[in-house]
Amino acid sequence: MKISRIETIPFAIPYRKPLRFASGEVHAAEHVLVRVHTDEGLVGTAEAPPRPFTYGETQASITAVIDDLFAPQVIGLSPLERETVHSRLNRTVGNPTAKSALDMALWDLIGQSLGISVTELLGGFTDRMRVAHMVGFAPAEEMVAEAERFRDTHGVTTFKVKVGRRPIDLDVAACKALRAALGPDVELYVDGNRGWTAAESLRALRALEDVDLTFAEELCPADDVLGRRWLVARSGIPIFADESTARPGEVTRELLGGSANGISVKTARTGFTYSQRVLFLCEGLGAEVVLGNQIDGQVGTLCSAAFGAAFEATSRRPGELSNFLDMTDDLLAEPLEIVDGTLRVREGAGLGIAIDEDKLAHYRQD
Ligand code: MUC
Ligand code: MG
Repeated sequence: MKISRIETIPFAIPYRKPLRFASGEVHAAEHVLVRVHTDEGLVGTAEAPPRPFTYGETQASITAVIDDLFAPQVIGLSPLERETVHSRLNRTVGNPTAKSALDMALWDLIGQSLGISVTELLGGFTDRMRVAHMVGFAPAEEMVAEAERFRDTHGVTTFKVKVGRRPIDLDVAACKALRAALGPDVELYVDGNRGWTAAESLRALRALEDVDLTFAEELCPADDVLGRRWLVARSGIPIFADESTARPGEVTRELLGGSANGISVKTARTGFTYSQRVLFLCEGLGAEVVLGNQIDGQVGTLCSAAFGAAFEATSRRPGELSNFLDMTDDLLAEPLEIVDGTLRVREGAGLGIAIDEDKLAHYRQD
């Protein structure tokens, strides 16, 4: 089986309400659907979410880099030749979500051709993930109402709270309000998206001590090298790295440099091949992981869940798999459902992605 053609389809689906955080905000899912066709008629599918404030990619850059640089380098290869594919893609620096969507579409093809699911192919640990929901910036009472809605409607009991950049008092008040409303059994952690300095981060963590946070993610920039080490040495809770660890070498740098205790693994930026490498690196170094969210739509969420469920380490704690529910619509023919705080991976070969072609025709931008 050979790769014969790669389709990149930009689409835009509005959000019910914008998701706001320290590094930016998202009003619509302006993603790129990537379809890898083969000479045997199988089609592998994944999506790339442009995050200019995180990786510098845009919808137009993802489409262009795949169409102009990546497709000519991989057409004619077998989907099994992943190492050759990555060796060629890696001649171009950056572009993590474009590379990852291609990678995941290849795994989808391999699963389909073997008649087994990607979760089984990768590790086959379980068939479901517990779900954590990410709550964006809003007045405290709206953040509480959102968390209560996710708890009452979907059974979600773990929340990641966006903090940073806005006045610390607002974040502290929001976290305290969430803990007071949700009680002691709900799990809370925070994500600063590099919005504070190291000193502000420590001041905020001290003010948040009685909120009982599980951990804190990317509070200050990794380029504040000494600042982040200083913070990790003083923090009473683990500090996780997210956008500063988009490649295995960066994971090593942050963990061995004492600048992080754990790592957010995101299939949107490391696909399956490199997410696996990041995960195994973390296991080897004895660092915890969380399955993160790149504000994925349903296609991306399905990919994330397929990876998370494959391994014990990623399925040990809830993965961030619910923000597609903030979108007004999506592309899957059979929408994802979160029941009792749990998302099941799709049964069947590959990733089990079936696109609603009418919806795609409606939302596509090309
Ligand atoms: C996250 O964990 O940071 C916010 C920005 C981004 O790129 O992803 C989200 C979630
Ligand atoms: Mg993050």
